[in-house]
Amino acid sequence: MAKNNTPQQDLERVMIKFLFRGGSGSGKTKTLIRYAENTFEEQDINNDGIDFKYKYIDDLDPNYRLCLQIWDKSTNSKRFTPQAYYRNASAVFVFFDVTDRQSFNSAKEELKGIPHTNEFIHEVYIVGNKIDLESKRVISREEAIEFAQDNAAQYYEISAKENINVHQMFDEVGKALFYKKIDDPNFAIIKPKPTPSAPPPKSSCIIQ
Ligand SMILES: Nc1nc2c(ncn2[C@@H]2O[C@H](COP(=O)(O)OP(=O)(O)OP(=O)(O)O)[C@@H](O)[C@H]2O)c(=O)[nH]1
Ligand SMILES: [Mg+2]
Repeated sequence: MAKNNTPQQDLERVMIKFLFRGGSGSGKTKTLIRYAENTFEEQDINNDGIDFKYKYIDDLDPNYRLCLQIWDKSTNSKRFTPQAYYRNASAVFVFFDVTDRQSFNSAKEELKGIPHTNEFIHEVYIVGNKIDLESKRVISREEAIEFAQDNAAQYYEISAKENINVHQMFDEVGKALFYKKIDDPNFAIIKPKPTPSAPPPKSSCIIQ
């Protein structure tokens, strides 16, 4: 129950779109499933190259419910133009595998390809995955932090497999962006208030 006693499902939803980029095999799909469903299965999943999932965070505000829409595009997928993939995204998470230097190099290349224009305004986060494989690590935390700092990005280390830091990372970024959005003076003006005769569809989120 939200603070003003409004049932959570009746709160207005504020959508924040996250995108995944990064090297093939860095663990994007497994991280998405870990966060959205809290599971990790060893067998590989064929998600046809692109997938998205919703995750809700309640009790942040008496009036609004955070709805994270998280997009995962396989590195090798040619579906969706970059313009379509990046549109309306608030944050891009660039993944690499801490046991694979090639994957780190791919993340560097991916970072260069992120569009930064007035139409595409994103925060960028670098994510080193598979820290459960510490004995096989080839990218040190220090090297990754330096790379992130050089690109004005924040760095997170996670393990989708062992469920280390995955929920903390997305919850932290999601909450920060949520408060930034609802504290924006333009927010209430842009956002259409639902009327009793025309409630917003339950399956959708408000896109700002
Ligand atoms: N040890 C370990 N293995 C992981 C972890 N995350 C993913 N993997 C494994 O790494 C492989 C690739 O994971 P995916 O999630 O499919 O990687 P991806 O980034 O989605 O790859 P593409 O879709 O090809 O771009 C799979 O065999 C996973 O089981 C992790 O945290 N630790
Ligand atoms: Mg994948």
